[in-house]
Amino acid sequence: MRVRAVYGRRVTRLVDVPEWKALAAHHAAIHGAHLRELFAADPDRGAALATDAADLHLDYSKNRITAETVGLLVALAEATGLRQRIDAMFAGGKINVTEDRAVLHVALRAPESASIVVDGEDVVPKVHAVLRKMGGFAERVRSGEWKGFTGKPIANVVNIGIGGSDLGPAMAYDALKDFSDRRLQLRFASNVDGADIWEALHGLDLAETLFIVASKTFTTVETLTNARTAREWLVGALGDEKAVRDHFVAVSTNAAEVANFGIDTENMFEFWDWVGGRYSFPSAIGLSLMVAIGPDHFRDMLDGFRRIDEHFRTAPFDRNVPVLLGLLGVWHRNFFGAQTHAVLPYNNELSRLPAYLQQLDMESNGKSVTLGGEPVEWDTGPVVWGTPGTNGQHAYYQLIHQGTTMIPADFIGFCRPNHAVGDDDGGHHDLLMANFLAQTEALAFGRTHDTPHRTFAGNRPTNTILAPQLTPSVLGQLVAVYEHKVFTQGTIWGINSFDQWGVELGKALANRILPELSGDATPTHDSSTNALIRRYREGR
Ligand code: G6Q
Repeated sequence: MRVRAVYGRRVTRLVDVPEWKALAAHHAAIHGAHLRELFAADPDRGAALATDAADLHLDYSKNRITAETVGLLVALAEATGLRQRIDAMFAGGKINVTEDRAVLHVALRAPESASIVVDGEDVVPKVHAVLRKMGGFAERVRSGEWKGFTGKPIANVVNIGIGGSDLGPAMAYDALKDFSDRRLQLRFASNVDGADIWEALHGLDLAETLFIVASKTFTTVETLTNARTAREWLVGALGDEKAVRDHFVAVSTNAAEVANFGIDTENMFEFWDWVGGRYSFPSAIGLSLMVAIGPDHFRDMLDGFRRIDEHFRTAPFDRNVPVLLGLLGVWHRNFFGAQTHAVLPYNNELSRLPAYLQQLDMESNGKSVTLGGEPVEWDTGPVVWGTPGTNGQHAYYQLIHQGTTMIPADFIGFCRPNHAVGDDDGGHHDLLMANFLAQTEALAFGRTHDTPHRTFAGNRPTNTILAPQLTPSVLGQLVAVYEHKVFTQGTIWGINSFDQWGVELGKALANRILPELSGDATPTHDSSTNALIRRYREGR
């Protein structure tokens, strides 16, 4: 049953959709089942509830589900128009209704032969033109052809940006350091706290430092404040305003503001309003990463994204990895009431992946009105969090194992390490992966013991994502899986995953208080804020 128009208002409340009600009844019947029983009842369960997308293998058998659950969840996806919305997104439809924009991060990795038309214009040639320009620039920096003002080649690149203009390249640089040119150092400054830019520039010879100012709007106060400070220090160190031209490039949609800042728009790398900030890392926002890993590796990464885009667009929902992950998230969030979702990479290079996914998921699906503007009457996005294993095992896993809250978790691991350290029997990596496998096994099956304190009830849901090795392509695949998972969930919940009015509010709020911090005008807020402003003024 089709319950809503593709772009707009829900016709039927989600909780009244028959497929939703069927899931509620099914949940009542099976929520008490234990994974021990479910596995005992079906010796093939591990193979049956597993599937592949590109290089990623997903085992979702350690969730409290049966084949019937999957069927009912898929029926819900169909009833809520997921197929139509996927097609609309890929076709360049303006599905971001509150901003009247297309949502086309998939165009950023579309092959040159594709054609995606927005407002009468094919965007694919523009994407590839910018990619070529980025590639040429990255090669010039990497080869030493691009010189700083004093004639020195570039040894350091500092990306100045925040949120969607920082988290992607920062996460990916950590993930792909093994693929980077180690003679170049990449650093990131995002926070308006002066400590961040200070640390980012600490110890660098500014004569061999290149700044990439990454800002979609080029009006974000943190980024512009950091960029102005960097420009001041550079001009101070090199003694000439003209040095800015050789040491600053920009990534933006706003040529006028880039020129205003003093950056030659020749050295601006463009993207477009149909790329959301948190979806922008495969656009020119990835320029710093491209300089570090080189255009070929960057293209491999885009190819990884593209393989998952194709899978998401074409695979049947019951074998579609992003769709399944999204549906399982709905199962846990809406039917079991799980409030958080942990992402636990058993890979130290992915230490920033949870923070990246936190923005992707929580900024997209942290919404409480529907596309049509009515309040939602069901839970939407969970809190997303996590850190790499095995570190977390020595800290908060206690609560995942024995706490009173259900915390569904994604375990992400790799067959081969990028650093083979240790003896021929696998060394560090086998030890890491033994922990990886042992944890999901223990979470699912628990352990009985004579004393209650040592008893593990088990029955705690996990997904396992296993890939051959963390390469640029596999990183692109992983990110695309989560992008489309978030989209799947937003579609089912009937919300707009592509606006961020809460973030916009944050950008405006501080402006009112700022002048009150240095002046002696009477602050005009509530009694708590007024008192804190006065205390700050006395103490500053
Ligand atoms: C992303 C968010 C937000 C944004 C930053 C930076 O979806 O809207 O994180 O990316 O606020 O914005 P600019 O790129 O415009 O500086």
